[in-house]
Amino acid sequence: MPVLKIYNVNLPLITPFETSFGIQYSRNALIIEYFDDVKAYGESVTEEFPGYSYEDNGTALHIIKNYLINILKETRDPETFMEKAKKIKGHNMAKSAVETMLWDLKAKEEEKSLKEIIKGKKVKIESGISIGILPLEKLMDTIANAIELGYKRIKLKIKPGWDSDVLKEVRKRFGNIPLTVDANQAYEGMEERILTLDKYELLMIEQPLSENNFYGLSKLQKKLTTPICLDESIHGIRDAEMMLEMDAGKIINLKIGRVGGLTESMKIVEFCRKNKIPLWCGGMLETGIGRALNVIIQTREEFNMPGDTSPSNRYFERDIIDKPFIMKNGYIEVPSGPGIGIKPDMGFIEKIGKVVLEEKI
Ligand code: OSB
Ligand code: MG
Repeated sequence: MPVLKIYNVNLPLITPFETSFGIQYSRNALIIEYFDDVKAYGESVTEEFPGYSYEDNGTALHIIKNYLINILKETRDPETFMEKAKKIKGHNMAKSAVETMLWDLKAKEEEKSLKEIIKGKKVKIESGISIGILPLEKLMDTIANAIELGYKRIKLKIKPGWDSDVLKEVRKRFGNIPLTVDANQAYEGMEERILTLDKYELLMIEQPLSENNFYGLSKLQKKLTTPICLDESIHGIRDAEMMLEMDAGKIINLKIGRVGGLTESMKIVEFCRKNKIPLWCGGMLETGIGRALNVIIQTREEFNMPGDTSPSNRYFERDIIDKPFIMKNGYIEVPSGPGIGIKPDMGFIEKIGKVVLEEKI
């Protein structure tokens, strides 16, 4: 009888990651293992602290353990699973953790790569870097190093008081590099401050206002030349439609966990193709397991801007997969094995992780 196991692993980050909502010192991840003749894996993109989203590891584990596991006992088909999971409100990241594991399982049972199933074309994807808030000199060194490594685009985290002056300095030192900023909702009521960033020729300004404030985002977009990119605001296809209809942004950062899985993600991918909306894939400092999925979805040509997918060694001393992701000239190669294409390093996971759920399904 198959068993569902959830491991909690804590991987220290090489550099602490500071955003407008806090500092993260490690990636504390829930890793899902479906254990049978075929083994499948998923990662919950939640964190220990609910700063980016209301979901955290505690709520994700609760939703999986008390509700989603019952649905999993009825079906192993990812789309049917998501249909049935609709009766549970919200909790997209918890749902996505299980649903993406089911996609890995389905692909492996059909002896296919997930890339083939989603009709992905690319053999390598463009890599962008997301750089946290750092002391100015350290930030400058990090940017210089990122350019040297070949990253295709540089994204800086900003917050009120850490924005215009920093950008001025970065443009002075590095000229016309492909540059973006991410505010993680920190400028609510400070729209004027965002307008001062318009002159830095940024590729976009990511999520300046609260996730629900489509009206405010729409008003702000009308005053800006720089396109707004939505991250936290997009919980599914309806939000993508609202963004377009209201002109509350012009670019979408897709995160599979935030929209509740791969099924919903593909609807957004199609929507962006039909409406010519620039699309890229965000990240949540995932381990190699969640990262593999991010790499795979970006093989679709609709992803036409570099994502926040860096190689494993940007984040961790040692990743929890057998072959860590590496970057060459700003590209990450797409794994081609069955399912999500990577093998978790179970010896390492058993050693550093603890089992937080184990149940026959
Ligand atoms: O807003 O895109 C974000 C990391 C954690 C939570 C939110 C965000 C991020 C990043 C890092 O920007 C992306 C990555 O390198 O995985
Ligand atoms: Mg973001």
